Amino acid sequence: MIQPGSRPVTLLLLGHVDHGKSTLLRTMLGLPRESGSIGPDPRDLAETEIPLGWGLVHRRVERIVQTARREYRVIDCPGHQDAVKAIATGASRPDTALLIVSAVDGPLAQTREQLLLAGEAGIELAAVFLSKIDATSSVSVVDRVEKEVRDLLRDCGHDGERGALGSVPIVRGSAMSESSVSTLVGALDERIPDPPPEEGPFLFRVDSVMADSERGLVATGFVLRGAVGAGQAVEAIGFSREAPQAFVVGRVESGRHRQKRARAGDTVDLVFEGGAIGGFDRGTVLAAPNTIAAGTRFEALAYLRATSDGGIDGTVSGTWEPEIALWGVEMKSRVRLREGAVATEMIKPGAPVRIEVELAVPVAVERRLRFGIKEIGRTVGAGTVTRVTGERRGGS
Ligand SMILES: Nc1nc2c(ncn2[C@@H]2O[C@H](COP(=O)(O)OP(=O)(O)OP(=O)(O)O)[C@@H](O)[C@H]2O)c(=O)[nH]1
Ligand SMILES: [Mg+2]
Repeated sequence: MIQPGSRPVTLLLLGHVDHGKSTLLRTMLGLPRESGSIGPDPRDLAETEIPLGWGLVHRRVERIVQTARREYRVIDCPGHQDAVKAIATGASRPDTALLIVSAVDGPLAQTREQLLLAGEAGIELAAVFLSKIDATSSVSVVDRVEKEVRDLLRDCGHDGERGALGSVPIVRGSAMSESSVSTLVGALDERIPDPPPEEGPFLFRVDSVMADSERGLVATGFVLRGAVGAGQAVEAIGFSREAPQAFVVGRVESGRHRQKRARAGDTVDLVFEGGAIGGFDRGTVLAAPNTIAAGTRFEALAYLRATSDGGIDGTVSGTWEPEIALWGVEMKSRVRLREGAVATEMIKPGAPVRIEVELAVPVAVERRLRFGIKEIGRTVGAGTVTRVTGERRGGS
């Protein structure tokens, strides 16, 4: 039974080129549905270009697969570069991932790179599908490949010991066979918990602030998660502020009409009476108390667009000083390359990089926060925070 109020699980398909990701998705879409509804033609997996923010795009196929238990928003990237871009920039925010490994070829270099990046980005594996079993010569070959996969999962921190989901099931089959894909889908249904319908504590991005003599201080912005209503206590975090400042929301308005509540996805005015004047500006976030803190230093994964695609010209070694675009403002930073299994000696366009960022001013930062990287006003990359480091003020 699909639980009322639950949202779809976003499932990212990972795997080396040609190992069967798209074939698997096609078979998933063609599975008989309990509800009897008929979706778009499952043979058509046309790619679309999805904006990543800051003028960047990536290519992907996104389809809803309905199973006995729930809906999955399945994301299939055409090829390795787009998969890596999706992970490093935090695009589409997958809840979990499914790794596809061809039983004929076994895990390859791209399998490892994607697993390492996904692990750093906090994306846990839900299962592994060993595809192309129908094209293998013997069971012992498949047993050996399965062992290689287990070893690789352990090496890359996906053995399930640290995660919330437990050990990772490996399902063998053919991506073209309905029966093996049904078994896989059953394993996903069983292993993945229903995601919570409400997505976390209140967080609001302030886009503009206006002092109005009649209404008070009006902060116009976007509710990123949670909900807010009049009388609720919030904290203003960052931009340039070290310590959080507490306020009480006087009114929630939309087009000058009073609203009871605003929730994730709403653009609204939050009105503060009197005391808030001069309290905050664009670049600040308003949040439920003690849920996010201001900081200046973090580690991140980033993807730098290729030079031919408007990225930086050449490589950077040592320290780089691009602008970081966050919460609608741009600030100076110092960026250094971080040691890591995939890291190269240089910051290189057209590739994922592990970096350490130091901002010139404190802003609200948290794990999985997305940001743009700019140089002389042009976006050259995007990234996601993997770990907040350094001293933090306020929040958790
Ligand atoms: N025999 C057999 N062939 C398969 C299986 N899965 C995929 N193939 C074939 O392998 C080739 C590649 O499959 P795709 O599904 O396009 O692979 P992909 O992972 O989406 O590849 P990229 O999008 O390029 O990364 C196609 O010719 C498929 O028909 C399988 O389980 N058994
Ligand atoms: Mg494909």
